Amino acid sequence: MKNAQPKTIYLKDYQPPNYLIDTTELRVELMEEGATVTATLKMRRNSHAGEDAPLLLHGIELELRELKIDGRVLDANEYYADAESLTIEQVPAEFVLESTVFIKPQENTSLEGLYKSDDMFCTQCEAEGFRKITYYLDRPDVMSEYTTTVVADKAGYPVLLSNGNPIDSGELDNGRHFVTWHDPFKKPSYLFALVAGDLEYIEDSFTTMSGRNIELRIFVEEKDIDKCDHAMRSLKKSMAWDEEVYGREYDLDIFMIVAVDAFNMGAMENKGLNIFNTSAVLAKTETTTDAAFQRVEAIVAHEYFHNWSGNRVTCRDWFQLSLKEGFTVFRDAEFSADMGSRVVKRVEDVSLLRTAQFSEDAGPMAHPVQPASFIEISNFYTLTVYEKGCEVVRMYHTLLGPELFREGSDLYFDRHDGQAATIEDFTRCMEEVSGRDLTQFKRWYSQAGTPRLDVNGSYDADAQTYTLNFAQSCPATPESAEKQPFHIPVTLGLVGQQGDLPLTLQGVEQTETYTDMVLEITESEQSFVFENVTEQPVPSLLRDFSAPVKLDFPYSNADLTFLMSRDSDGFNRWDACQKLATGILEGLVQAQLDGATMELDSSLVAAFRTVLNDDSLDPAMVALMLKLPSEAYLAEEADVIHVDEIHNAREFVRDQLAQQLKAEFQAAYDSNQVSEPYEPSAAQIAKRSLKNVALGYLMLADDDAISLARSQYDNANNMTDSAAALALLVCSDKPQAQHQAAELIIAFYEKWQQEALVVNQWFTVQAIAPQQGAVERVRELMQHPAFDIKNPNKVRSLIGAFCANNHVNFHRTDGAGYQLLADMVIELNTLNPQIAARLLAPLSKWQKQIPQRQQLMKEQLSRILATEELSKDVYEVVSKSLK
Ligand code: B3K
Ligand code: ZN
Repeated sequence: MKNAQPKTIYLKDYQPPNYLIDTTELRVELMEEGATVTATLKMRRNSHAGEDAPLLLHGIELELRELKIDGRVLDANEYYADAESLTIEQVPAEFVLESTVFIKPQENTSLEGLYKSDDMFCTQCEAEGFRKITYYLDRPDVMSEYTTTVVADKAGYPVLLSNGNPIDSGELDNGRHFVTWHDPFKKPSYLFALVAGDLEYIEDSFTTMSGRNIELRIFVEEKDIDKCDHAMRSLKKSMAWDEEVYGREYDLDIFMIVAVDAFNMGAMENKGLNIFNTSAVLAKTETTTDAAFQRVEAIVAHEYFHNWSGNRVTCRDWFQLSLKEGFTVFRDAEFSADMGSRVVKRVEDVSLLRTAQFSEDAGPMAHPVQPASFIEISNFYTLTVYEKGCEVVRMYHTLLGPELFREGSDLYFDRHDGQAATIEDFTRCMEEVSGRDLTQFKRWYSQAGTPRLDVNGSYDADAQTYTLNFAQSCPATPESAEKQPFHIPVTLGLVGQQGDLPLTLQGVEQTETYTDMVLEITESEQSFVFENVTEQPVPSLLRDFSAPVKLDFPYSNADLTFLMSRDSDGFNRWDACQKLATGILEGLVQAQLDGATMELDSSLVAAFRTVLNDDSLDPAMVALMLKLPSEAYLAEEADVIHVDEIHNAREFVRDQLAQQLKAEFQAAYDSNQVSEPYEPSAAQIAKRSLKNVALGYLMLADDDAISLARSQYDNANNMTDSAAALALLVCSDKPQAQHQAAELIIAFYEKWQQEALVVNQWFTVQAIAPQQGAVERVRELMQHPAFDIKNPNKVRSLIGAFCANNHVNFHRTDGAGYQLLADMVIELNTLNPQIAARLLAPLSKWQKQIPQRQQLMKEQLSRILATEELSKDVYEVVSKSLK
């Protein structure tokens, strides 16, 4: 890297702003060659700042046309501009600053600031994109009241949107028109949004709990107008849920969602004008899988919930990001749990956490939920801030109970409404309502790494006591080697032959008998004794995954099989199955390393048979239990990652299970057909998921299932079933399946080439097929006319999917997979740094690979580091991973 080393920003250096912006008036003139932005800011000096405090405004890639203070044009020597800011040495205590800049949205491929997605102008300002639109105090603790006038050619851009309510509109010369929007709620610049395009919309309304009527609109390109109903239903459900569960009502008169195709992430919660990736809003039976339907519902809810947790109460600075994101993920997770199956949702979330967040927490970019420093804030929209942050909020809920938690959230919303708050403010509310000192608990925010809990238990038959001993530890992470003990809530039960045993904890006065209780682990080592335990129990620990830790207990396979059928906690039944399969798979990896032949432990076959025959189980849970732990999870669990051995062990077990349980899988396939018209309901989704997992096993068991998959593909009336059949055929090694797959790959594209989101699935299915030659196949697909490196959905569905889900090919020992990724990162570094840095993650995690792979990965990282004009985003990830 040739340019100067980027600066690190520290939480400890936070200073309140020297100036404030009371009102912001924007006039944005959109033209085909660029846009002119005039900003009129009513500003004043902050009370703590001295008279000589210079005014420093953020601004990137802005061509300054004019700058005025109180109507007077400033001379060039009265201000100073560099690549990232504009400084005016002397300003009055109160003044109006007016700037006019010219920008080029058409050339903005970073998709940050104002840019064009297809023929539409749109914005993405979080975290620091507003400074690419105008000179501003682009920091979340500067909150202002916005009035925005958007001006554009009427024929090309009939729809002009911004935050708040429309207050004026009209025709102008030369076929141009304007609309003025006013947002009465003060907001930070990152929540600003603007859209201009030729869009259609669907409309509905919602009556709030106080009887106000809210207009709801979803704007899309005309071709997608038939794919908005699910999002609209999801929005209305979210609005009702937030009133019911949190007492939170929507505030503006109108709520709008706009779908754009080129978008860096899922969606953005701009005040009153959410902007969504098309993949997070569009859905219809023929083109959308069950998983995608559920994702739409969850993201619509997430963005809507931000209106309170994020917008009405925002963040003081970006180190507080988890204040809005962790809390909002918790809110959307609870919403999804209430809309569908609670335990299924929990299993899905914990799987993601344990696979991807734990791996982040153990990798070179590990950081606390509240990071202490960053180079580029965009790199910190992470699983740690979002998902682990959610787990931290969930632990408050567990420790306080639902009523006190609700009191705490009410206090937080009421006390901090209209403010830019901190994580400390949130925890203080929880402390106040509960009367508890949560000082130690707050270490969850400041210490990175996944804590380990080593537990053992002993039963004393004579004394009828059962003792549990806990020892906690946490591995070193980049920010600190030594960790203080965490405050860990462990929900548990003791399971006896007839089910949960009553719990009597020694030394604690209990007025009621429980079969479930929360132990609070606060010390490095701690023991608990249960009395009146009439039989040797099997402990069910960390029920519902009550804390984001790695728990180890010396369970035998028999204990796990027992918990799988007897535990009253649905999550732990699934987890027992995972633990059983993980242990067996790890043994098979070791067998290969030892040169021994692989043999499948019969307990897994027996356990799977029991699960398949248990009619009392939700088919969705059966499907989840029958899915073996993923290669990514097994890699995360391993001290040294043996990529091929993990893959082979998994394939071997799948094959064995398929042979030995063929009849059961066939029965599951047959009995989970859905004859009713498609709907993305929990009940139907459950059946389809089990049916398709069963089909996967049947494909391994015998060749007849190839025609079964083919006929499922041909006859499917929904994308879930056709995509599942396609993926199974494409990923199968059997020549006959490959033959079918080759034909279907062509047919599928021909049928769906006009549907961008379906084409993404087409890229993904080819990217993840484990057969040899995947690197070459992916390179070839990058030349396909439907691939577009400037569109993040395309990059994610081809390159992202390949690196994350095709381990044997990505980690090829000739380094071709690493080279492919590095090539992409280098190309994207200039086009779209955020996406480049995100894509890079799998390459940065070389530490647990075998030496040969480590070497190859580091070579590619060094190649990236040597690239000229490396963005801050990529520099931060590469340099930290090479440290
Ligand atoms: N708040 C946005 C994320 C913005 C990411 C900026 N790099 C979406 C969300 O979490 O709701
Ligand atoms: Zn969010």
